[in-house]
Amino acid sequence: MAVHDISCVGRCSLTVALPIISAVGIECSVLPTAVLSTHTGGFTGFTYRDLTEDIKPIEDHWKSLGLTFDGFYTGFLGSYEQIDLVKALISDLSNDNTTIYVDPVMGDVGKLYSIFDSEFPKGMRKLCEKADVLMPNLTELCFMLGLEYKEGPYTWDYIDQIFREAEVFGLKKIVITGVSFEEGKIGAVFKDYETGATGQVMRDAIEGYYHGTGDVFGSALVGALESGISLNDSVRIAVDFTVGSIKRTHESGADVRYGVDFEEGLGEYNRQVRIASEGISFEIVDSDLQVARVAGMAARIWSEFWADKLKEGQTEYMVNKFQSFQPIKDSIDKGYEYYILESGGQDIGYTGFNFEEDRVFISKIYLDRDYRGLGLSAQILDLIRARALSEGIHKAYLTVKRDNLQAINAYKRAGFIVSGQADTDIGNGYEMNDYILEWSF
Ligand code: PXL
Repeated sequence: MAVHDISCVGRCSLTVALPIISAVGIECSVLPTAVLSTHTGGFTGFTYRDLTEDIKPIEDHWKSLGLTFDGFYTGFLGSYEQIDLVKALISDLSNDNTTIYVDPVMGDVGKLYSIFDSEFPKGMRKLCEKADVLMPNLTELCFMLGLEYKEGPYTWDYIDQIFREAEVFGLKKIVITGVSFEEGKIGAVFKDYETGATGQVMRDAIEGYYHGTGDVFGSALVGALESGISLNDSVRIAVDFTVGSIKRTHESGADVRYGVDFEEGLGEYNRQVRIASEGISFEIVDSDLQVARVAGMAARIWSEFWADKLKEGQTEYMVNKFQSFQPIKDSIDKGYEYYILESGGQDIGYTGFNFEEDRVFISKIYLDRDYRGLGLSAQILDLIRARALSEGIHKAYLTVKRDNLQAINAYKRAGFIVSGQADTDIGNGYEMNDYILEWSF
């Protein structure tokens, strides 16, 4: 249940919460607390129809239907009175499994939004005391805790002190947005009060002030946490979704009053949430049908990945020679192991490797474009290492094209070291110029 105003134009509050939470397959009911022609940030002359009087009758109707909600997500609330009504509504319509998410929207960069008076944070504080998950910025926290607002960059000690001050809310989790530890970087910090775990997700700052990003972040966080994902992964996914939306808006030069372009990122957000909540599965390839599925992926992924990196005709030549049905089947007959990677019932990539005397040769690790950069290669390497260890093998190696810096750096981060290079004539006038990378475990 998302409880916010609906600002008809200028993406924020309900027009953001509904599509984002729905995008991960969660039913999102709404309680509009006011209807505005636009939000209040940067527009003048907007209409404002207050719906405070409707809240109680709406609640009574839901009660008569016996409804309860598994989650509440509150954001911008227009008045003291609304805070009290929303608090009562949450109490009356919760069940044993309800999670209460509160974004105490009140201000930013040390100032309350102009429509709120200095008493408002006291009312909001009472709502925050009901929250399981609080997602304020530092301005809002300082106003509610009676602390002086300081401008960043901050130190971790300062943030840790804020986490301790926020214990008075009796929260399970807190995620503080808009935190910076160094010039040019900004992100979110979080603490799980039940486990004591803390963390941060920082990204390059993008110049400018973008409206509605708190709601984009909050909605993405609610969608991820409600999908059962860890706090750490949920914050990372929500930060990346928000940063992506800001980047697109910045690059397009759009008027920032209309909010950020989050729509384009919904597919990626859904994939990330699905992978983090369901994981990926591996299927060993031992039938002709599975070999055909690998060959299909090879044709699809190789043509896309190598298109502008190999010589004219080379991709087709190599797929035919090494990664079409018969060569894959022959290599499996000779002892290679191939695995298909799946997510949400879809084939998203594959890997192939071969046991040599005292080491594993990793022949292939390929992922569909949409699934790169999500940390999946670490899971593939985990599988290969586990298979190797089960055979008593503690080393692996692979070859990478010498100008494929992205892959080389990723393998280095995973613990591989460059041990040599290989130039191989693969026929038809084509040569492979590779580094050899080794991995010990
Ligand atoms: O959460 C942002 C927001 C929501 N609703 C209204 C607003 C704003 C920010 O300015 O004006 C009406």
